[in-house]
Amino acid sequence: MEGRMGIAKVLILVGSESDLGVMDECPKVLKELGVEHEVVIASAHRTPDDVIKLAKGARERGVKVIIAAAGYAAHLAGAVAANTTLPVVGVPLDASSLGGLDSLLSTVQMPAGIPVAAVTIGKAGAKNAAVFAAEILSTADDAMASALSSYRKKMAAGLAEANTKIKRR
Ligand code: RP5
Repeated sequence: MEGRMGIAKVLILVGSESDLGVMDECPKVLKELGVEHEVVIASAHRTPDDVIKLAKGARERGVKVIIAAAGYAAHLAGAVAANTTLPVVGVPLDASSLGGLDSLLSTVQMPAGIPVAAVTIGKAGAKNAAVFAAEILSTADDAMASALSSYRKKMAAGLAEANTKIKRR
C-alpha cells in the first residue's frame, strides 16, 4: 500500500496493520483516479491521541475527505468524525468472528449530529470509499468529474468484454 505524505487530498486511516491487505483496494482506486492520498495506521483505542491529532489537523493540511477503516467494534470513523468537520467515510471490515456485522453497525449507527458515511463491508467498501471520496472532490473539480466518467466507462467496457468472451465459448 502506498501513500504520499504532505500533499494528500484524501487521508486513509486504518485501525491496524492487519487491515492493510483488504484496504489496499482503496489507494489503488484513488491512484487510478489521480487523487493524492496518504495512508496512516491509527487506532481509536491503541493510539487515541494520534487519531485526534490527525483528525484535528487534517483540514489545515489540505485534506478534503477522510476515509477510516476498522474491524470489530469499529469506533475509528466515529472518533475521527468527532474531531473534524471534514466528510468522513467509514469502511467496516470483516475482522472478527461476526463477519463484519459488528463493524458495520458500529460504523453506520452514529448518533445524530456527527455523521459517518458508511460503505460496504470489506474490499468492496474499500473501493467504494475511494470512489465516493473522488465524487466529493468532483463537486469542485471538473477534471475529477471526467476521471470518474472514464472510470465508469472502463467498468462498462469490462462487462462488454466479458460478454464477448461468453459468446465465443
Ligand atoms: C480493529 O481491530 C482493527 O481495525 C482491526 O480490524 C481489528 C484487529 O486488529 P489487530 O488486533 O489485528 O491489530 O481495531
